[in-house]
Amino acid sequence: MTIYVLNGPNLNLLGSREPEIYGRASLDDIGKVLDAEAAKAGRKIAFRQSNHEGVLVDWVQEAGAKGAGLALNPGAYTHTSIALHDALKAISIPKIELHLSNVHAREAFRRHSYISPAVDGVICGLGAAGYLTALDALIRLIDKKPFP
Ligand code: CA2
Repeated sequence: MTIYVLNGPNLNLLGSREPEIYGRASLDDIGKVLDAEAAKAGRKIAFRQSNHEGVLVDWVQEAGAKGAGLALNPGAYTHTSIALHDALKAISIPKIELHLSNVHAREAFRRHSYISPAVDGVICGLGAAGYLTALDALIRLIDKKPFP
């Protein structure tokens, strides 16, 4: 079954601006590396981005119905979206909130997340490598083997 990796608003701009915060990799670069790593582990990923909250809600529901696990970088919707909170609460697959930057070391408004109470774990501040950490953690949760 597929592992969903969903990305929210403005993440399509990755690699083009603010590299000091978000790094130099484009979202496409991240998707390709993740695809290759998932294949090595015998998994398939659905790697997607949308600027639209409702589309992300639809994809979270789809992941809940058809997916094995979900990593979500909700972008700025992290700090505003009760709709994504509710959608995540309604699904029972392993789910991880993911951020490139360390949201706790930035502006005060980024310290509150509507997403964190609705997921199994949170990864932030590791840059693009955080996507690999999320994939690894999801596979462990899916296989119910969190620690050797
Ligand atoms: O650190 C993250 O991954 C964030 O989810 C990124 C969001 C931000 O609102 C969250 O607080 C933390 C913003 C994504 C914007 O991405 C850009 C990338 C390049 C240039 C401009 C924006």
